[in-house]
Amino acid sequence: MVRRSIFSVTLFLFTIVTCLLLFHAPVMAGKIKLNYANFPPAPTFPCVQMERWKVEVEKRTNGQVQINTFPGGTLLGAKGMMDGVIAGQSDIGNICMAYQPGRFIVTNATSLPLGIKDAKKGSLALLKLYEKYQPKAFKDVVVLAMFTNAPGNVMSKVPVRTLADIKGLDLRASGGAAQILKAWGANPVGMPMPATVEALQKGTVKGLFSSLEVMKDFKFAENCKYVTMTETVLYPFSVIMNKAKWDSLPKDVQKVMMDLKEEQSLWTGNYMDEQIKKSIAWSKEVNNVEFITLSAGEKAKWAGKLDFITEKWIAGAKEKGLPAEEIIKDIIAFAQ
Ligand code: DTR
Repeated sequence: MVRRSIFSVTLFLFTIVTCLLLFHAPVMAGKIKLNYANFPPAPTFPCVQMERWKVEVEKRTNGQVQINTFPGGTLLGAKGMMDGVIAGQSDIGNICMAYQPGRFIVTNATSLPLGIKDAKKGSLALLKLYEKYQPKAFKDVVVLAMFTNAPGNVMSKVPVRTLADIKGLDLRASGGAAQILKAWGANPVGMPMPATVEALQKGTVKGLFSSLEVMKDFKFAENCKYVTMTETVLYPFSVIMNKAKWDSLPKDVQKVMMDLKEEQSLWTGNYMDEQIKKSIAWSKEVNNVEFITLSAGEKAKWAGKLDFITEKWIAGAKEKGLPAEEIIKDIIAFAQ
């Protein structure tokens, strides 16, 4: 009798546990759904890093979180990204801060000609800068990652070997990069990266100033047969989340995302640096692009034209009450 009732209890418990596993698990999986908006096309580096973040978060939360990604501006475009995320049109979004120069004064200082060598160093410097100064521009969102592209070069339809060649040339650039082009005598034309494809095809611009992975990712090498190695200017990016949505997440999910912040930023910097190497090889081999190295004398002339830019930024930032010199010193130190 006792043995029979032990058996019944065991069977009962076994049935309950099996039911829980069978029916409860799928309900738990994907319980939290988050939308993640991005502005450029899927194969470009901001979207590749987005897919990597999605995979890692889903894995590290054991499927408790499901991320739905929207590349190519299908949910929010480049310029509406920040306000769209604040308003909750998307839970998460990726912004390029250079597209709104006046809004992100502290973090956009990483766009100054400070000699940062690559995207890995740039990404770490940007993240550390953000962590130290906690700029007001981000007070309505939660930052999930920060990264930069690699130093920019001039990609053009005509060869640019001297300052005389760049004078008056219509080149696409935004934010700090536009200021640099102007200082070299070019005519900067501002527009987000995705709009550049058509502008180049139509001839509205004769080239662009950005990191070289775009030669391959956007197939610019088919139009721009020349690259002048200027190796200056980074564009800072940030992945941001709607604050109310963040507050609604369980603590363990928040922890997964925060633990991923620095790793994701560095991963993206590394990925970018590797893509540059592949893009250069592809541009040379498949598209016969000429890479122009400036002579030491010419390079010094180009660099000399940029000296005033950081000075000007310092004066403007001081007027706004920011510790401008300390910010510049920090960026240089963080990027070593
Ligand atoms: N250079 C910035 C940012 C940038 C670099 N590569 C990509 C790819 C996709 C979007 C933006 C960027 C720019 O020129 O906009």
